[in-house]
Amino acid sequence: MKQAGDFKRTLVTTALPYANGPVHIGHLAGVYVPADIYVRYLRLKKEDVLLIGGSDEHGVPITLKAKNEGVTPQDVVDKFHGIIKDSFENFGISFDVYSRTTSKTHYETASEFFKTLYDKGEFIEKESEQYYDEEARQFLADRYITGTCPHCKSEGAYGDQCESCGTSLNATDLIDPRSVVSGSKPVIKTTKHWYLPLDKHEPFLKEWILDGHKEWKSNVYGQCKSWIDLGLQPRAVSRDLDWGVPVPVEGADGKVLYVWFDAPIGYISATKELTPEWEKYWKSEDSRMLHFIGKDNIVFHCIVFPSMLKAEGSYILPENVPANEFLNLEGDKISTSRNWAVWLHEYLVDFKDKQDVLRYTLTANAPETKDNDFTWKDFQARNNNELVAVLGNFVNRALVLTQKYYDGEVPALGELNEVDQQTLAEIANLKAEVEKSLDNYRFREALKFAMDLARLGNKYLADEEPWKVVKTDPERVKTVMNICLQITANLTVVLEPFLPFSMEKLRGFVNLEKLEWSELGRTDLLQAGHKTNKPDLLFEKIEDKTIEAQVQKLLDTKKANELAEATAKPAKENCSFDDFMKMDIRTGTIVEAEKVAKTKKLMKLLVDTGIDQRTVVSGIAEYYSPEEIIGKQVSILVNLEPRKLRGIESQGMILMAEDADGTLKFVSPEAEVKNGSEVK
Ligand code: B3M
Ligand code: ZN
Repeated sequence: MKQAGDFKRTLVTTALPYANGPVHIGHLAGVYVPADIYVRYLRLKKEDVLLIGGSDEHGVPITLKAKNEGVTPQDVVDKFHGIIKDSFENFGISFDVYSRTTSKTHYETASEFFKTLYDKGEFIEKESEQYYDEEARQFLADRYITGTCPHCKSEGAYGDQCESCGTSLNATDLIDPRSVVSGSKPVIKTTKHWYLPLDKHEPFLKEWILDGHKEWKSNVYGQCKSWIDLGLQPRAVSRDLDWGVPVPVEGADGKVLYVWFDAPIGYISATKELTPEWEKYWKSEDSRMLHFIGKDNIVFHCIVFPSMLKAEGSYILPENVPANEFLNLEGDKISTSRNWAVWLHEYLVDFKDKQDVLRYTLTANAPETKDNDFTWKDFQARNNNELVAVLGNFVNRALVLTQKYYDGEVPALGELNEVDQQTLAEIANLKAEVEKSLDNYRFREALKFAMDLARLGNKYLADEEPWKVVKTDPERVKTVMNICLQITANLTVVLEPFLPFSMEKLRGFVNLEKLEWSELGRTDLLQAGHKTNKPDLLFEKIEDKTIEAQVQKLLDTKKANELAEATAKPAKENCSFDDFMKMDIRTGTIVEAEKVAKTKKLMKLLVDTGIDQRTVVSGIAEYYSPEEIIGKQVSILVNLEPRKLRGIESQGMILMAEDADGTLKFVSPEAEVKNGSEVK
């Protein structure tokens, strides 16, 4: 196995988020903050490193969103690419390039890649049976088919997965399948696709991952192992769809590259856009590639993409894939469709200039080895008890006392006692500890070690009490303050990857340039006589009411979701026109109304149907009083078999619309019509 030192440069890629919604804290915690920390660390070490990102702008969900909103897929991705890019920039994710998979370079790169594999005979061509919508005249991607789940029987399951019970499905498993495009019943038709024979690459994958990369995080290694142990199958790399990179071979009209085939190639395209030297990063053995991703992307980055790269033949493979688990929000899975998320662009409105507080919380609580939970209470506590009380408090006291005693000038170090020596030794030890954690992608541990330096400073100050000693032994205080200032200078280096905004501020207070990582641990970073500036507060306390407002926002979302779920029942099974025509619905006027004794809901009505006057019992008593509905024109199903309710024969049914909260409203003609008019 190669060591980090064997490489001359590092290429860090971050999962390309789908451009069909904004990004949230889950994205940040799982992928972008850790990648950014790592890259900032390498940059401080003066290593040659690139941070690559971009938006994933293909795939069926984007076309569905466009369809729902009556716009083009390009409109959808243009909008969200902009929002996502801004969010990353605002949070200091220091991409060298942030591209998109609808770029011209990407279309060319992905096409060429496919073509190379095609020409080398690396694909197998297979005909398969697939659902086809005869009305819309198109093949239906799995997401374009809904029906009843064969497992849990809930309606509205998709052709690839039931979101109620989570089972992954084949479209042909669905009971009573429907096309999302036209609503019609799809038919089975044969279609041709290209497949990447993963089974053929299995021996290589076994050797490369299972024998060669035992050092990968156990969650990543474990997932790879179980995929490989299950036995790999050929995977289709094309789809019948009109949104994506067209399959660049003859006879492939109406077919595009599968989104998971083109998206990882997006890393290559983005690098190409960034630098003419892109091949140096992608094709030389002394380059190291790392993929930062979430756990749902492991199979694509560890098995599918490497197989593609291997088949192509001229590219390097990833050296490591430090994938994270998931971040939940207040105990529930983050969900874009249910709006259960903290959106980055919204956070910045509510917490202006507090990017680092979120970066800090998400790192301190990163889902590195298991799923973790983000709560607003924890966010507040991390800010108030750690950033304010430990870090902010320490540097503020160090700088304020320096102003007070020495007009901002760093005092000279005097004679050192044992505590001083021990403290200085601890500063010097820090570097190795933090490095070890960072080199192993253990960012929360690295952050904890870095914060230990501020804790050390706080303890040293509290023990030495310069504000007391200054009255009796002012010479001694110079030494204490010098050491505090050396700690502060070290903090600007060690915390820079984690808290870039605050460290820039802090460097301003200390009047210090950005230092290199190699200088970390030195206890002479500030010379005697160096002039520091008047400090401002680095962090401020977050009040309860601010947190309560965020919690309330989530409670409101929960409520809205519950209402929406209550309304949006999926459509029932189709009925024939003849079935519909069997129902005889007429307009009628309520002429008498009285509550049915000893019931809460029932009302006995006398309705003039134009044909006759008849009694109908209706469950509307909770929503209307008898007085207010007499004279009201309504719709009534007149040929419903009579049935007895509480001993009263009901001859028909009044049509009511049920609102989201369960209340009932009459379905009435928009203007008065003759009683007995047919409703059809
Ligand atoms: N867009 C899936 C996701 O956002 C996918 C990642 C592509 S990385 C090449 O989770
Ligand atoms: Zn199900």
